[in-house]
Amino acid sequence: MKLDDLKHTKAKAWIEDVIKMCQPDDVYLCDGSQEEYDRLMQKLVDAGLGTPLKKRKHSFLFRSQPSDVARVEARTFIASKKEEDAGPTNHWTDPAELKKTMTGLYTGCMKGRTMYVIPFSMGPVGSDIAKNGIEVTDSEYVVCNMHIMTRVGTKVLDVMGTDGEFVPCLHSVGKPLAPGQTDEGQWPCADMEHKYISHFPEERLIWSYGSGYGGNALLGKKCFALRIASVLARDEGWLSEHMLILKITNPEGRVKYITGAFPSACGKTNLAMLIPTLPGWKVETVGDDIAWMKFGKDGRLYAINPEAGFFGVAPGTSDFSNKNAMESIKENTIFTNCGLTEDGDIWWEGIGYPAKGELIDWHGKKRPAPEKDKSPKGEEIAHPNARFTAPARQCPVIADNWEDPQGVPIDAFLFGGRRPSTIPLVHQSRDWNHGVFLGSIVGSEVTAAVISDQVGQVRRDPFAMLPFCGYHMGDYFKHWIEIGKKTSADKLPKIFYVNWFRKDENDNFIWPGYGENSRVLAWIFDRCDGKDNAVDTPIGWMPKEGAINTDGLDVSKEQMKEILSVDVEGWKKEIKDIRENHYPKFGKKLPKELTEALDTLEKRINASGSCCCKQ
Ligand code: SAT
Ligand code: MN
Repeated sequence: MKLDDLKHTKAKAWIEDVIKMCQPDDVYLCDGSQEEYDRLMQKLVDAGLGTPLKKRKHSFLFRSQPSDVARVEARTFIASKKEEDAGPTNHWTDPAELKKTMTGLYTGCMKGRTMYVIPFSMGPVGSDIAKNGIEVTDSEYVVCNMHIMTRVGTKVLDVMGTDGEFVPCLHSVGKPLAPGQTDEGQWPCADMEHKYISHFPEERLIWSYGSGYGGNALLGKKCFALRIASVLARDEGWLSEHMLILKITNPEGRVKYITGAFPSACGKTNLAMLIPTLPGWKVETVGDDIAWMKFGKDGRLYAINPEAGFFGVAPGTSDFSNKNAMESIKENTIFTNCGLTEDGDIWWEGIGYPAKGELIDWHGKKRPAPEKDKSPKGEEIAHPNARFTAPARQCPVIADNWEDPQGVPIDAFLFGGRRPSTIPLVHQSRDWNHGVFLGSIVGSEVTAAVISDQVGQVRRDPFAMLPFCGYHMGDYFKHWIEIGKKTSADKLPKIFYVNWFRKDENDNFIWPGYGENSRVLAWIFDRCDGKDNAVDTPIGWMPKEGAINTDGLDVSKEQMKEILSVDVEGWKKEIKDIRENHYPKFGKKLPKELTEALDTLEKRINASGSCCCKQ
């Protein structure tokens, strides 16, 4: 397609300005076709950037530069007009200055390259909850990934018409080519100090420069669907959240929908695709990373998955940890920074089987296969943040209505993190504001493997949105409180805090997790179904004794008691940490409802004495 085919006046004007600034050799408007994907992928293979995988149909492996392996939070900016609006958890920078610096970088940055114009929809095309964007990029890798992760092409332009809304997303790898110069098989990107992942919330504009990787470059994902969308959601009265969406069906055939927010490395994708161990229960996937939720006419919240694919962490994914993910990546998948086997397949640490012979690691170096499926830290065959990009429709348990433009009605929200102590397996908030409180205190305990001076401390990641909220987090909490006032309490999703990661005194996990988490989901389901299966405790509602089905489970009665009781001393420390270290960060913007929830919790905990409230 040619640029002249673009009928949207504002989009055309914006793109013409970008062309003047970036000075590409060529401009190409993406139509989203398979032919287009195949042609651009071939270009990447011919350039020595992508390797076709003999063992996986229509799948390719890419290796990035070592400096370009993950999102770069230190180079991610929220350039709101006022610093205060970005809040204490974002990097703020003055928008005018940032634009000046970046315009300097963008000037001539696409020389020697083709500029691709990608019209895309986040969410089913034309859905009332979906939104359009146009990403301009000089990376074929980005175009191919966007084909999988979003809905791309002509159909989106049709919906946009001549004046429909869209979010402009500008991206360049920041590596112009001199006449005759090529990438010589090297992943193009800029040095770290020249990378910028910038958001202009008032203008709903994204400018990204210097990185070709994941959330830095696939601008529909974290940049648009979370950082900019969170601002839109605040202004328009809906929710843009870092949440999986799952559909759960009980043995009687009744269905509920649950969304869940967890910080990274807590098994969100695994939970979204869980295979229940409880007989008769079924879990299906609607989304694994992001949920956009709007109120329907009936006053309930309806969620769509704005994405069309999975951009999942490869290491640790196996038939044991996530069989459905393994099935999803059998073909038509892009792998980035995984190992390559002699017979032309990918390999990573934790894939569940040892590799044979020699491998090529993510640096492109030949290496003997490790003896087991692990490698010492820093010497991995696959980078720990190696990724697969796979179409969601390839997931064997994708829900048949995952693309319903109306979304799915949400019954429950889950919050969770890695908490070796204190937080029980599951508890439910007393009401909406108490649930918002639970979301606001989400965190994961830092283990010895991470940063030594923080071991044992909780690193808070409210709503798992810390790196993804496009405005002041105190205002974000306030927005959640306001959402709770928009409909009657019975129509709001119930809110639960789960913790699969409790440990015993020998540092072993008490709860087996994975498919066994279906036992907790079943309790939550029944709770939403009005079953009398809970008791009131100082921290909220918890399962009645025996209400969590433990048939065939290798966890003793005492252990169940341990993970399902209120740890009074632990909660006292928790409350102190929230009051002294966590909440003060938000200053005046911390909603009074959250301080009230903390005060109530403290009163109830103190009133319960030092007993352990074991049932
Ligand atoms: O790189 S992404 O932002 O897409 C993935 C992640 O960091 O969660
Ligand atoms: Mn994520």
